[in-house]
Amino acid sequence: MSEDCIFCKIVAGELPSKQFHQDDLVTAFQDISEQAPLHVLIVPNQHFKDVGEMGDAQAEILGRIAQVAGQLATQEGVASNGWRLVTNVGRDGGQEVFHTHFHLLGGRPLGPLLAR
Ligand code: DGP
Repeated sequence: MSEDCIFCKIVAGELPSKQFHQDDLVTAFQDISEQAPLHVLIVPNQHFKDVGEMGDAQAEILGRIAQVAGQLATQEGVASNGWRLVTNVGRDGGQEVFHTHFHLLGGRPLGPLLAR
């Protein structure tokens, strides 16, 4: 756990969130600033500042994130229409919270990724 990291505190239950999933490796919770009808953040329980900091030793965590994204998309009813899983890295990537997180977005047409 990293001091002053809001996502570490959410994982630990020290800050409130609408939680969709938690297991030994990852936690999924509602994004506070929804960009789509379904907007869930999927994060490793352990602190990494971004996905670029994660390597072979974290392959299981990254695999779990992809698996949980698919399960939640089905559970939340967006699997048939489609969804997006995206992670931002660093300043140019638009990252604001420096604890690796993947945005699971769905429930509306998301448009071309590079159009925003
Ligand atoms: P990014 O730009 O990829 O770093 O996205 C960070 C996201 O985190 C942004 O969509 C808003 C969300 N967020 C920031 N603070 C909180 C919080 O305290 N709780 C929750 N649930 N989401 C947060």
